[in-house]
Formats: sequence, structure tokens, C-alpha cells
Amino acid sequence: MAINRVPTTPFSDQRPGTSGLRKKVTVFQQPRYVENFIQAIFDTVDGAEGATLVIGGDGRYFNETVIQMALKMAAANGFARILVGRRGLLSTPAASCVIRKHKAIGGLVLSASHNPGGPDGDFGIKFNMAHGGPAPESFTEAVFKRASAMAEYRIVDAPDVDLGRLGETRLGDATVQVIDPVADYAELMESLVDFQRISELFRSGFRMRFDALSAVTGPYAKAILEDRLGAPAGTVVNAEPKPDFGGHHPDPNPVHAHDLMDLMYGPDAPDFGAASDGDGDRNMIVAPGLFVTPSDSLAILTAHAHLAPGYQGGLTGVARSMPTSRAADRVAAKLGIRSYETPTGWKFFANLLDAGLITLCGEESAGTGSNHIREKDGLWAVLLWLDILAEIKKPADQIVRDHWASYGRDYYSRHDYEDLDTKAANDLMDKLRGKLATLPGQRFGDLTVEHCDDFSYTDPVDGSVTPRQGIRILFKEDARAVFRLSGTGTSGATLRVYLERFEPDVSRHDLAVADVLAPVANAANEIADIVRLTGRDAPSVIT
Ligand code: VG1
Ligand code: CO
Repeated sequence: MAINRVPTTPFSDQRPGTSGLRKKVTVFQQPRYVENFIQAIFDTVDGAEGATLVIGGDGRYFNETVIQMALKMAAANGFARILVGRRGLLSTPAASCVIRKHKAIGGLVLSASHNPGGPDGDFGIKFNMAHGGPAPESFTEAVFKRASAMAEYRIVDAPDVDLGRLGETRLGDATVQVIDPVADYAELMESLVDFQRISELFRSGFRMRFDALSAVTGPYAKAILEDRLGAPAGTVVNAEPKPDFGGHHPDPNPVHAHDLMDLMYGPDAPDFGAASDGDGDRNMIVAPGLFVTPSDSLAILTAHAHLAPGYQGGLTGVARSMPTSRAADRVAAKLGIRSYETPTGWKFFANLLDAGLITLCGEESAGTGSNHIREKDGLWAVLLWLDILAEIKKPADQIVRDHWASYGRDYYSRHDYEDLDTKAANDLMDKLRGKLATLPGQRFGDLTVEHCDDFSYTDPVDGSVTPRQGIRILFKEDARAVFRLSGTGTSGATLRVYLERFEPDVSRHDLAVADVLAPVANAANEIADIVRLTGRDAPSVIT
């Protein structure tokens, strides 16, 4: 079969951010834009010749078009075997699982995760390495350089592969295998949590709702929760992946998953509520009448994971991204295990997991995961919660309150200022950096700055240093404010302000989050001059 070498014009804006290259669909639709980026990835992969590659995406608009291009380009670039999910679907955690299980050299994950989809929405392309996790910055920088100087791409001249039928076909010199997107993943889950115990929980009348937000986890949640574990039909809602997510914003937080929140805070709340995002790596956990912050969820899972078969021997350590609350650190200290603080983004956890330094990790942005794969894993977190609920036999909200009673409560909230003028946002961060030296000792309302810095991470495994990862302001009153700019947005800049305050007193664990954090929010506004420099008097989203 003929391999075409097609001249391309290089693109100078193909630098991956927190999690791959994310842009508006219309940007990806420019002639040769996708091909240019994929060729840059393939040129950067060491040892493509004869190797296995995994390709899958979250089913959003443009997914199938890019999958066909990627398949034909992979065949022209020497990969011997290409595994692709049926209908082009693979959740991000399932892609990580398939890469590892089938010893692939890596995988292309097509997703813009929690960003909206559709012709006016977002698209994304990410490369994951042989360990199953997102490529490190050394790799993505090399891809960016290559993409900026590309002369031609390679593609086989062939008809589209039928993605609807399982099984093998030839494409050029490669074999394409269309796989069941759920099978390998479900098998892995069964090795980590006690399926029988969770089935008994459902048989005993326990009820839950899983909202897939019309994104990729629908088929996974239906197959595992309803078909395998016996949850009643209808437990999983919005279960059909749609190219535009049915108009949902597939970001599992209290603002965007409002239907689930209404149910869980209403009179007919089931025992447990959960949701996942566009590509299935995030999770949201809601107990009846109580939203569980992802930071608390990480801490609670750390405290109880040993109850599940996959973690019976205990944990070696736990890591959290820097803006995630310090709740998990408190558990680690009590358990006598290591804890780590990494920059935002899953790629920083891979070395710690590979080296066996940690077993669990998580982020405030609804990401939780473990050493079973190298991505965060939405449905896994839900299953681990269910296994713990089945073992402890207490209501979910009780488990959270008991946790606060033992460790204290880290009140937590994130304020996002979206779609800011990029220059104004950079200016705000620069001014803030410029002020750091003068802040310690200054009072803002009743809070006094104890320490502040621009977070720099030194990877304990390979010694690499990643500077400028966000500004941390720690107050003497055991409160913290963190500022950083998003690396996944596709329009303007997004300022994220993370606020937290620790409360050890159990009689003060039922206060309104916004009230407890108001003094921290006020101090953060004053320190960073947010209103004046952004022209906004309130955040666009509070989660
Ligand atoms: C956001 C989150 C971060 C997460 C990243 C990818 O990044 O804050 O915690 O790892 O999205 O998640 P940023 O740079 O916009 O703050 V996913 O589910 O979008 O792959
Ligand atoms: Co995601």
C-alpha cells in the first residue's frame, strides 16, 4: 500500500499544556494541523518501528475523523500493531490500562477532558508513554519543537477502518485491532476491589446514582455497576456518549453536575452519588446532603484503602498536587507513610508511582488514582468508595464526618476567573510574584502571612526541577491561598484561586464553607488586587 509523504506547513502554537494539546475544534480543523502534530509525536517516539500503539478518545465531536487520520499515519510510521477502541472510544484511564496490559510503546488519547464538546467546543490530543501516563515535559517540549519545524507527514492511502466491528484488519503493513473498550479495564477493576462485596451491598437495597454526563464513562459504568455488580437498571444516567455531551459541560463539580447535586440534597437522595468527566478520569463524590471535596475524598480513600483487596498490604505513600488541600498529608502522618506535593497535572505522579514511593495520589480538581495505572481514574475512585462503604457499613456522610472528627476539617474552595485577558492575567501573576518578599508578617483582615513562595518542584526520582508552578500564601491561622493560571483553557486565560482553612474543632465542622473561607478570599483579593487587575468583581465559577 502506498505511503504518501505530504508537505505540511509547521505550526508554532502546538505546545502541550497541563494535559496535552487543547484547542478549539476549529483550530484543529485547519488543514494539516492534526497531521502536523501527530507526525511530530511519532517523530519524537523512540522505537516506533515494529511497536504497538493504542488509540482512543472520549467520543467528542471530531474524534472519529482524527482517529482515522491517526490510524493511517501510525501505519505509515512503522507501528506494527494498533489497538483502537470500538467506535473510537477509550476512556483516559482505560487507555492507560490497555497501554500497560498490551505492552504498547504508548498511546494517543483524543480528548479535551472536562471542556465542552461539539463544533464550537474543544478538542485535544495527548500522548501517553509506555508506562501508561502522560508524557513528561521533556517529551512534550521535543514534540513542540518538532511541530514548529515540520516539513512533511506520512500517511497510508487507504479506506477508513470500520471501527464498529471488533477484530483485526490490515492497514498498510500494520495490523489494526478494534477492541472492546471496557473489557481490559473491567478486569483490572475486579482485581482491585471486592466485586462480590459490592454486589451484596446493592442486593441489600443500597441505591446510588452515577451521572456520566453523556460522556465516555456511560458504557463503563453501565457494564460494571449495572451488569456486573447488579445495581438496578437506571442507576447510571446520561449513559450514552454524545459528540457534544448532550449540551452538558462534562465537568463533574457542584456547578456543572447540578442535577446530581439537586438529587443528593433533596428528599429522595439515594445512598450515594457520583459523576465523571468527558474522558472518564475525574470523579465527583456526593453523600446524601454532603458534597465530598476531592481533597477530602483523597484523604478518606488514603485512610481506608487497605480495606480493599488491591491495597491490603497498606500504602507506601500518597501524593497530592500543590493546590490540593493538606487533608491527605494529615492521614499520611498518622499512618506513618510518605507524602508528596507535586505541581498540577497527572504527569508529575508517574515517577513517584513507578518508583513505588506512593500508592495513591490525587488533585483538588476531582482527580484520584493509584498505582494500578498512570492516569487519574474516575470510575475506580467510585468503586473504591463503594467497596469501603460495603465493608464499613456506615452511611457515606457519616464516614466523612467521622473523618473530620479524627483529623480536623480542611474547609476548601476554588474560585475560577475564566476567559480573562491573557495580558491582564499574566500581569496579575507578575505583580504578585514581585510582592512576595514583602508579604511575610503583613496582616490582611484577621489573617497574618507567615510564609509565601512560587512553588518549585524537584522530582525526587529524576532530580528534574519544574519552577513557577503557582504562588502559595500560608497564613499563621492555618489558612492558605494559592494562585495559578490554568494550562488547559482554550480561550483567554483562567486564574484559579484556591482557598482553604483548617478547623480542628469538631463543634465547628458544620459551618457554611463560604463563610469560613470569606476572610481568606478577602485576603487573597487584597494581596493579588484581583478586582482591579481583572476587572471582575466575582469569580465566574466557584467549586
Ligand atoms: C486542570 C486541573 C488539573 C488537571 C488538569 C487535567 O488543569 O486543574 O488538576 O490535572 O486540568 O485534567 P489546569 O491547568 O486547567 O488547572 V483533565 O480531567 O482535564 O485531563
Ligand atoms: Co478528564
